[in-house]
Amino acid sequence: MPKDSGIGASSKRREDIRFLTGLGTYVDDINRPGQGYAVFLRSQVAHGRIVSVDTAAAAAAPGVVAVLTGADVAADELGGVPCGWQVDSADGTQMKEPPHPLLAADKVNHVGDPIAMVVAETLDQAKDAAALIEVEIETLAAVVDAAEALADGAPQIHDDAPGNMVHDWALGDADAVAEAIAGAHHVTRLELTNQRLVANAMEPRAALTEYDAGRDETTMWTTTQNPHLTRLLMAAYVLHIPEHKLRVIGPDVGGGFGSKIFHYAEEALVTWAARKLRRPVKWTAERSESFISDAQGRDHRTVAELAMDENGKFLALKVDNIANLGAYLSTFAPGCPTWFYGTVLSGQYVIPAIHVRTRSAFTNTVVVDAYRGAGRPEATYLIERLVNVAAAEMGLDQAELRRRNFIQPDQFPYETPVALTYDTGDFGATLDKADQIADIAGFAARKAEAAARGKLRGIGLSTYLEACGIAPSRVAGALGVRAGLYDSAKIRVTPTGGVTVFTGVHSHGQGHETTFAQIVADMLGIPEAQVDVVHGDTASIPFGMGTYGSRSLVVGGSAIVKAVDKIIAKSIKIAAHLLEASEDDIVFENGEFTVKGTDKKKTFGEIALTAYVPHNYPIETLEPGLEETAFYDPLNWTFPAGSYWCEVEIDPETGVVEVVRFTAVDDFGNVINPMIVEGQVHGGIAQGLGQAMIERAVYDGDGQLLSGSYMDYAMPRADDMPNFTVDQSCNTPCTHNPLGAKGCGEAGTIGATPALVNAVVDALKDRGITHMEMPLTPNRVWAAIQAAK
Ligand code: MCN
Repeated sequence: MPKDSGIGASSKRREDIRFLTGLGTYVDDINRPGQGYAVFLRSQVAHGRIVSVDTAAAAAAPGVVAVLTGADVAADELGGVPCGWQVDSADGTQMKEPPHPLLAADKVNHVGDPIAMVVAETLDQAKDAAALIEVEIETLAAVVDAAEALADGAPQIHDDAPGNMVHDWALGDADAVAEAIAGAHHVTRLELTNQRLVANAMEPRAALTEYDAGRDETTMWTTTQNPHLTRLLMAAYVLHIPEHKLRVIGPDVGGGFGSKIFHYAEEALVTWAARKLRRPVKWTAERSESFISDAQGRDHRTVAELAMDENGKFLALKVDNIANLGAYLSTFAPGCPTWFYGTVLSGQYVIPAIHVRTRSAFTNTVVVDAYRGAGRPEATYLIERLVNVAAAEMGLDQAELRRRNFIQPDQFPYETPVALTYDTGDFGATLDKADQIADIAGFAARKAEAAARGKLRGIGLSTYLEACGIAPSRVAGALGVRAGLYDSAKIRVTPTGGVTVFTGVHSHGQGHETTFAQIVADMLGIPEAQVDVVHGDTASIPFGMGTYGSRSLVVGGSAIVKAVDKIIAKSIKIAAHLLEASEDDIVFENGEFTVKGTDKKKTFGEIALTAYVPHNYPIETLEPGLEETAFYDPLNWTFPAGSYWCEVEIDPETGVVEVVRFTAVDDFGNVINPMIVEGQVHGGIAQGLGQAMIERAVYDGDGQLLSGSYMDYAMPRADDMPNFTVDQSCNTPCTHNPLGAKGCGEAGTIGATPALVNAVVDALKDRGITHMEMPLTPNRVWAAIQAAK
């Protein structure tokens, strides 16, 4: 019987009441008295030296309050945009980390680089004035492709990053891999591109800051996934103001997908201006502005070799990767193509030796950073394509080759050659289940039936594994993360038994307000409606690290469990006192504290009331109140995994690919809310299929983003998607967090992309096609079919 509340129940998302009835409060919904409107003048060229910026006409324009430039930023001695992750080269050379000015003063390095900020009484006045700023730029040759940026003679972007190299990083045993490749029965080689994507959250970025001079207090509302980190970076590294005098609020946020993790220049500039001008300043990005100022995703070019013995057993994997990080280092950028990428290259397989090298490059493009999956989709796409090409070359079925190489249940905990120790999983069982749901046995008949209609039918498998929430903090530190990766929770019980959960993570669509209440209600034996969840305001929540990397449940949720444990422990003390029993004799069950073996009991409500009305309380040994805080530093990453089958039909006359079936069997360990998890998988798959089918950020040779609007950048729509069949019956609980849960927020994106490409290539294999680059647009597929004729 499915549960109707608490852990394991598909409780309806309580936040949807406000989201679906227009009652949400997003940054742009917030207005402060006397606010000015900020508009940024951005570079129209990708690379150039700023000769002059003339703001006179703009400053004199109607309604203008201020025009601020890089010279003003320098005069106020503000810091640049900081990077939060230092990933050095394999030879020990320190990562190149050139300055990232808030406003470009000497050079512009990508189209969209902000040069000046206008603040005016109205938005239109600010826009009109920005158009009056005269900027003279001596244009320099631009480079947009990472491999070209690393080549001899490429335009040099930063003086202190020779050859545009960020780092030349490596992981694994190069000698063991070379030896295994030399002695292998067969080596499959694949070269592929993981194209650049634009994040495209529903709500564009926005920031509004108000300064209270009387109290010297600054409040910023911003579209952030992690308010505390933004506050820390902005206060300590950029504006040099006391962190505790700055309040950062991430109210309702309309999606982020990674792009709102980072601290952006606009947040600091708006805050700086509000303090300088002594009036609130508000900025909301336009969509076309988001295309050239939000961090973008992916952009890898990779060559890989997979060595096998005569039975198809994997012997070694060699990966040589080039990553494009754009014009500057965004907050987590250096970690994405390195530690988030290299560490998952073992996938679900026993691969005795792995070596990965990543060279990351600066280019004259918008910055690239974590985008749903962050490194893990790129790694998974590579392995899962490579395995399919290998299966074709070895004359083996795609599922059979995987089965021969799966890590077996009795091999856990399993240490990979790329630094991770997986705790649990049952990859064979997951694939068996997926085979059954996807009706693999019936595929041949469906293919024949499609062929009779003139359609090419193909089926593609992806058996992905991801790693969520780098852990523990000491490991994150050793990998160069300039932060800890724990999280926090505070539980406040009111005298009438209401419970408020203050969490250090941030929900921007993931349903935390519902699932976190389920956990607490379950543990305390009270109705879910009695529990409220607060997130996103540094003034009320304990210091937390925010939401990304599918960490909120496994790290933030575990902190909640710890805090509730403390509430229960204190409640037991109170109950023992009230019931005149020993603490050891108190049993807590279903919201009641009972003296073992008797019918003497107190309810949770009675305990709460006593905690705040402590008459007859042993004050020497018991504090009044019922409020506890906990921090949780995870012991290990969690390792969700799954088997995805994608079935497609291609119209050879038009190249149109239709996804006709999609089966996802995922292992997320224990699940708090199956419906929310299913929703996360749906959204994730749609994003993964979007990359595989239609999405691509395209720059021309001069660094202009050609796909800079929805006329040119294709987002997947509902009618591009089939019905997904999602299954969660093969869960193996995580062994090292108190919930036994694994993250689910990125899985669909990671697993779906290779499944679709494998399906398309499978449909075209009879025509001799062995690989195709994404996105598999009708044009590309049609051209490939024509070329193969
Ligand atoms: N959950 C559960 N049982 C599990 C795992 C998760 O019930 N075993 C629930 C959680 O309690 C939570 C939700 O599923 O309500 C997602 O949990 P989790 O996997 O911890 O992921 P996060 O909450 O940390 O969300 C981050 C993840 C990432 S990294 C991206 S990117 C992403 C995503 O979530 N961005 C999103 N999903 C998104 N969904 C929306 N609507 N908008 C985004 O921007």
